[in-house]
Amino acid sequence: MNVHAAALAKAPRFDGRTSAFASDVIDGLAQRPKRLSPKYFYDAAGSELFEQITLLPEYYPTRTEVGILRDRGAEIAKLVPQGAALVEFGAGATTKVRLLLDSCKFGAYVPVDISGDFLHAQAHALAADFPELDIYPVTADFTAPFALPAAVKAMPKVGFFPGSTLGNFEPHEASNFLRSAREILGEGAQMIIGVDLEKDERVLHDAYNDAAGVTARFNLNVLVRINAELGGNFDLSAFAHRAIYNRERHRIEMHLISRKAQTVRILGRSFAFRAGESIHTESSYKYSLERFTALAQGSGWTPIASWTDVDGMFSVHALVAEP
Ligand code: AVI
Repeated sequence: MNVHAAALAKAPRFDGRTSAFASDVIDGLAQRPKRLSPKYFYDAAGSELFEQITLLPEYYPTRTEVGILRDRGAEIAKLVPQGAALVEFGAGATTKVRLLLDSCKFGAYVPVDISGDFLHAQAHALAADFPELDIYPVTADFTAPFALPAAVKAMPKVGFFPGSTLGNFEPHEASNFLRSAREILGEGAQMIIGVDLEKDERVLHDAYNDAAGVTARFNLNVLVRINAELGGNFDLSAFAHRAIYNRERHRIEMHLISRKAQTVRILGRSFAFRAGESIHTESSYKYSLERFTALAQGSGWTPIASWTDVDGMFSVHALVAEP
């Protein structure tokens, strides 16, 4: 048994999650324009839909990043200190971390995610294939400060934040995350981070408006969740998925557009929608290499290497937290 359950048992419980969801939904729908946080996409159904998105022919980020991590594994291994603890911020499918674990010699793996059950399942799946690796799952919101397990404190640290999840943060949130990660990992730590790049707008449009309608179901799932968990009465057929590229802000925006004038009730409150009114559900920022470098430098990290695919669609960066 190399999954250290003690780290899970000691992790705090998040009893306030449903009420945080409720107050964020009430606050977000009271705003003009209405908005909902993308973090609420990821219940079990939303996470499954996201896995389906990663396999879509139009959705290039996942397969492109996997290709970079596979092709550049030997170069990444040369930069990373042997015996380091690999700390993954958020734990999704294990495909990407498996590539790093195959190419580099890590002393421990610390996956961090708010969903303890999911984390535990992933950790055990990985343990079966990497029997020599010590795994210390930590149940925590990785956007806020959390403590690393005592067993890895003395090891060099390497953060891992793939998938361009950074792009779902507003720029000030992205900077706060990078600063917080530096604080958690400590001076001298490294970070391997995946960042989606600016590109032809049609490619972006198609990636977020796929022909099979999976992204639309993913977007609408947040309304399904509000109905199920907060007793909402959203009529899903009365909202349409729309993803548009906002050129000035370098981001794909996902919206749910009300197809008609209507009133929705959630937790005893009424929310009126005009025909055509939007709920802004997600921004996915796309960076140039220069803008990402400036963001990293302004947040306490020094870029030491970066890799892209031959078409310049996606980037992976190695950063170091210099004293
Ligand atoms: C998780 N995140 C990086 C995805 C993205 O591309 O922004 C979420 C997503 N939204 C629509 N499709 C995928």
